[in-house]
Amino acid sequence: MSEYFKGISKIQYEGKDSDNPLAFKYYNPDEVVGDKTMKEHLRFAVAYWHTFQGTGADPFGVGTAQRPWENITDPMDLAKAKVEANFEFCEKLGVPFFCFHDRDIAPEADNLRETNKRLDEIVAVIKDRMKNSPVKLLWGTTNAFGNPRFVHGASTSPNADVFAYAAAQVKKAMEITKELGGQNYVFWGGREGYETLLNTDMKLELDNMARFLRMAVEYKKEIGFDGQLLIEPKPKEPTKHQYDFDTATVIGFLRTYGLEKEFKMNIEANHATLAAHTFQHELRVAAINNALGSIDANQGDLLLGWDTDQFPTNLYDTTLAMYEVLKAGGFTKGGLNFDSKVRRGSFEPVDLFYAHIAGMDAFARGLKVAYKMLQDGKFEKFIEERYQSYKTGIGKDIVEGKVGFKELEKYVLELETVKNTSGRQEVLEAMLNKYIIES
Ligand code: XLS
Ligand code: NI
Ligand code: NI
Repeated sequence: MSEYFKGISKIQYEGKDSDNPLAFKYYNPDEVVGDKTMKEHLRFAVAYWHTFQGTGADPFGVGTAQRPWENITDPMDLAKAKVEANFEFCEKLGVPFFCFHDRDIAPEADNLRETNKRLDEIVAVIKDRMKNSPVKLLWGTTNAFGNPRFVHGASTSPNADVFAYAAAQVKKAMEITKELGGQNYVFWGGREGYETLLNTDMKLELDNMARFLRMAVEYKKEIGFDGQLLIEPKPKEPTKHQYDFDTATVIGFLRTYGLEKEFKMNIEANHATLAAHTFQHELRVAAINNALGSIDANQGDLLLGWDTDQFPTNLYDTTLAMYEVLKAGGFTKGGLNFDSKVRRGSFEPVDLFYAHIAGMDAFARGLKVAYKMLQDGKFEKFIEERYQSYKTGIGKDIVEGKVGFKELEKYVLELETVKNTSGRQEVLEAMLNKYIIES
């Protein structure tokens, strides 16, 4: 067995006074927060595509990443090396999960039969390696957007052969996800969207997307895969109008087609901000609809309008995200998958460790702050008081459905004044600052 990340041993928790960039300052996996350890709360996952496939290429230049497997030329040998590297990396970091697209783990061949054979070969290697590893599969997914055949989409392609191809691909990817004990299966839209209505039958494309998802549900049941199906909303990129715009849109879509019981959301922070929402907003919309499944943990750059997939280091975001997760009762099958890539300028292998450690520490800290906020209940108390008017009198009647417009008009005609109270936003923001600084 080769070692890929030489000179790096198991990352330890050294506490907040440590200056060691290869140590956790806040993430202490066994520390108990409430009823679970940090490791159980956060359920971190490494994203195979960014960490083992990413090269740092951008539209202006080739890859910059230096990787210990870069001299391996045979594609299947390279795929096997990356399996090894993945397990070594996750084990050294103490990350309990990883996630992949079918095409991340094995290179595509000239036809589906050959491609599936390659997948089987790599899946066997992964399965074998999993026997001696604590690392598990959080979710699998399909890359039905990279190959040129998906130029006009997959399940929303105008070409029925492409729909069929995508179906065959998801079928196989779901089978291998099951085989590897994956706890979820993700559908991210890829190129499911459009550029112009001048060439698009939107209604047929949406109906087809629903047909496709229904087939996925049926196949899931047929093979007895008990993972959670997740949809990952994204408003734009690669297409101008992605159909899965945001959580609210996806929930509406699922309800239209009677699929809402079968899917939950995989919320990505950077997709939330691209949709002009906060990460917290998306999590809340999912939570109140009983659809909070999992998270793609990253962050965008608010000055840039694309999916920069940066490692999450913003403590406000990690705190408020964990506040939503805890309020929703915590993760069951989901977790925090680092759908994040090191910057093009961070090209050394050790940067992969630094980046994950930064993200893990930011979420660990976020978890502790959020837990303290919820324990103290100050924000909850404020909100409860803010809505007091619905507890008694006319408000109670509204909530209980006892009044309509006529009764309300009568009530208002007798009302002398309407008295509002301050929303105290700045007080609450200062209180949040205090929690982040002092918890
Ligand atoms: C792309 C998505 C993608 C999904 C998995 O923007 O975030 O990486 O998470 O297909
Ligand atoms: Ni993602
Ligand atoms: Ni993304």
